[in-house]
Amino acid sequence: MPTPSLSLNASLMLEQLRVLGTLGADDAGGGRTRIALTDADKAGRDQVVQWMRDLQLDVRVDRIGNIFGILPAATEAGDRRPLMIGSHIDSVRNAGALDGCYGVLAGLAIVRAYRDADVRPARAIVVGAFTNEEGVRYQPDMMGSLVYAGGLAVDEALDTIGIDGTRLGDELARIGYAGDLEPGALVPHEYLELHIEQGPILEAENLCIGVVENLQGISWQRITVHGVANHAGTTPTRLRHDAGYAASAIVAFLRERVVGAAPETTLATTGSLRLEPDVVNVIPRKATLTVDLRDPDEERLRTAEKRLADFLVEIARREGVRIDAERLARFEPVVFDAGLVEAIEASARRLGLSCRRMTSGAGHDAQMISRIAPSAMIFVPSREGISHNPREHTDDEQLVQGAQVLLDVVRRRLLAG
Ligand code: HGY
Ligand code: MN
Ligand code: MN
Repeated sequence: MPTPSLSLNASLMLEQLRVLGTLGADDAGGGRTRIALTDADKAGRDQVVQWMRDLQLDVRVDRIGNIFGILPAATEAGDRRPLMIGSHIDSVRNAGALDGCYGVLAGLAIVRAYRDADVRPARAIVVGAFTNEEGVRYQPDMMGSLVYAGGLAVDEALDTIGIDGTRLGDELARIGYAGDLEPGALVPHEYLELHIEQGPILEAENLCIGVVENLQGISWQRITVHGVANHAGTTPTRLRHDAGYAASAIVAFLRERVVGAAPETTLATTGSLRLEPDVVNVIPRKATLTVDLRDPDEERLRTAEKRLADFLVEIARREGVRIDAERLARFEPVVFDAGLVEAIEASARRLGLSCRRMTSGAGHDAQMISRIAPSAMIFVPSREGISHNPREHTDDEQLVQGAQVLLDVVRRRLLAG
């Protein structure tokens, strides 16, 4: 059967990326904030649903708010599992415009290529926008795809309490995305995710495409240090139980002794650190900090967690404070489907695009969907490796190249049957 001639409407994809990037725009310094289940996230959701409807897709929303746009197959006969293309449209605070959104809108561009050519695919194509990939407000991250893949019960996810004290299920209902589809009801035959690299490698090596063969492990904790508030001027150091000092010692330990033990692979980040009562002349009675540990190797990640746990005991004893650690997320490293990885590499080469195999440093929905279907990812370069920052940027030409690779892979996978 001849392969259908399909072509991307690249300018429309780029224009939709620009429009979506205006929703939830931050006041100063560019950027946008569309944290999961906020009004800004709703605005982004409504816009993507509208674009799905413009493509006459069957739009379904599941009970955790994952959104699916479905292009039906040419026939309903045979294996009806769809090919799924997905990512997310929620963002971190003061984010770039591409993280996640690129993969969803490129998915719509693929469907549009079929619509424009009036070609019905051998399998249904489903474009998914998963709920709460970033995990900023409600942990863990990649929550919508985790529920979808059966890794978290939907009712448990709906009862999650956010860092702002809201209940996830209440917010989902408030924004009108508490769907009725059972999560996981649409089991994909294969899953592809196109995403910006969010790191420096492709740009540094002057490459067009990242062929993502694996994704590193992730460990998130919230650590609470309980000390004793006291006067900054009258309390001798030896009598202090300084939650702020203990928290700072933890952050320093992570860089020097945890990352220091495996500096080429282990990463440690304290993205949030709050002190109470948070005034200049009071020794903090409480410190709340997050710890994000990552490593491509499960054993090294466990070792990092153990080093931290041992240090928490030591610093609690030394400073006379009480320390509680709460696990927020824990995902082992993931290896993507070798066949899909090879297909992506072959498409990049066929299109004359330089490429390399690589590991994903960031978490992605693909790591969750890989639990229920063969999955793989395609990366395009990030300028200066910057992401989770309004300066996040990928050239239009590079964005289009990534979408071309995605289209070529999809076209051939659907011909493969
Ligand atoms: O944390 C991550 O890697 C992803 O952006 N949620
Ligand atoms: Mn992302
Ligand atoms: Mn992200």
